[in-house]
Amino acid sequence: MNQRLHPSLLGSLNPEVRRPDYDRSAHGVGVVHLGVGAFHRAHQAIYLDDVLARAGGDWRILGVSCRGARVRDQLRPQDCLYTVFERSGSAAQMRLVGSISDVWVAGENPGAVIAAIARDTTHLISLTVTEKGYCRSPSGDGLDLLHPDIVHDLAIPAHARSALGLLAEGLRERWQRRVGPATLISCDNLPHNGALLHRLLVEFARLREPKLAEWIAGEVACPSSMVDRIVPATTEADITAASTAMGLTDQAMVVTEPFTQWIIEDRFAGVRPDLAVAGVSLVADVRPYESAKLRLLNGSHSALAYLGAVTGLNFVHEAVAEPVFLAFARHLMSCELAPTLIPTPALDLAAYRSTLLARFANPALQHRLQQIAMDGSQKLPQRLVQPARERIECGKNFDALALAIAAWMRYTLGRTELGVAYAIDDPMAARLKSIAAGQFDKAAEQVAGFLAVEEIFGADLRHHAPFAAAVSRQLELLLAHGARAAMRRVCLESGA
Ligand code: CS2
Repeated sequence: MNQRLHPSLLGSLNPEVRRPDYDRSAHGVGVVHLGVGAFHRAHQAIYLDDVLARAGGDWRILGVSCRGARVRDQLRPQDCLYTVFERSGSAAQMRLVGSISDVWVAGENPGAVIAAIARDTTHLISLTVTEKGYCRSPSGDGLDLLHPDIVHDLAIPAHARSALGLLAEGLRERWQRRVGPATLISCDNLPHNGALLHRLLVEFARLREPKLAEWIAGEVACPSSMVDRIVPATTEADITAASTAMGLTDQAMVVTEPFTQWIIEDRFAGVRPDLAVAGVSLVADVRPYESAKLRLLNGSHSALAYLGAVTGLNFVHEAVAEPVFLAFARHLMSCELAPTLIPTPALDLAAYRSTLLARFANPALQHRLQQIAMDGSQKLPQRLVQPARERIECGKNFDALALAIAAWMRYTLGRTELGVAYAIDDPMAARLKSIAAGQFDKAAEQVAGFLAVEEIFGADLRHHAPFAAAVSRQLELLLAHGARAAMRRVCLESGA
């Protein structure tokens, strides 16, 4: 392979790679970002790269890895430069991104991360820590006080390891030293993510120091935000192909699609970057966009992931290339998910749906169904269960949602319809696998086992006989005839 990407070697870089249009060393750090995964690098870091080029300012990013040292070790030897490959069909645009200034590993020095959050030059603190990173209680609304990281962080706050613990301690320092408030932006796929983050932080802080909780409640802004860009996990093959295309090897490269969107509730505290110059939409109410994204995109993504994975397919584009998957995804979106959305003239839902299907069909992305299938226990409630609940409340048909939920149950068996085994990657994997492995005479008994998982189905749905019956019927069909037959039947019965 070629030499490793580094600012001193840019002369060897393929001239077609677009470079940062600004002098990196002339801009200070104003953003601390927790969770420097592929999604951050293909999304927020690019928006800030554009802000730096078009509006300037001290808006470079200090990335913090809350898990391991891998991303730091990928980025730091490259002076945190990395490339984004935007792929569509056979075309690829290559872009070098310069907005990340450094990456720290929280576990190696939490005190330094806390101090960085508290710096008076830090104005924006953003997060992509995935759904499970919020340590929510089984109801999903409050803090999980039994979560080992929360227990740990409340006991030894200076050594916090959860995002909430680091944030609360950093904010505490800001408050004590009168540095002033900051804006915290959650960029995870959760409903009302800003309000949720605010609530969890206040709850955490109340247990730590009630006056701090009051200050956070009154002074710290947590606007909700909707983020959208499909970013498959980078593979070794991507890195090798990119090295050939670029002339240098980039261990931190990411692959993504041309589409990108970031909509933020316009409610910041203190100084803010000019995000609008980079194409961010600042709106009074993010909810209509967020529900469309979480349900139409993420909901159908999860449905395709479980139905596709159990048939043995690997990629999203392979699934939607099959007429039965495509018809089912269309039906799920148009007939069951779209009617649950908050209408807004700003969003043309029919156009939104067809753009989504075209994005899913992009063969150059190689987006693995198993990547989407992971952490189902964290994703199902907002993507599929809540929409089903709302369909029930208004007395409407929810067979497609019931099939998608049953497909998740079928998926937890850990083997495809052809008998190929796969691992279940989920914080609740042990519990889910033990339900799936139970000896049941009827699908209904197994469904009852799953519906008792309150973290996913709340306290209500296990008592809702028509819901349990609908999911059981779909699980029976899945087990007896397979996913394709079950999807065909739902579409046929609905007249789609
Ligand atoms: C996907 C999302 O992995 C998943 O669960 O549904 O990561 C999805 O690709 C993004 O939200 C798109 O913006």
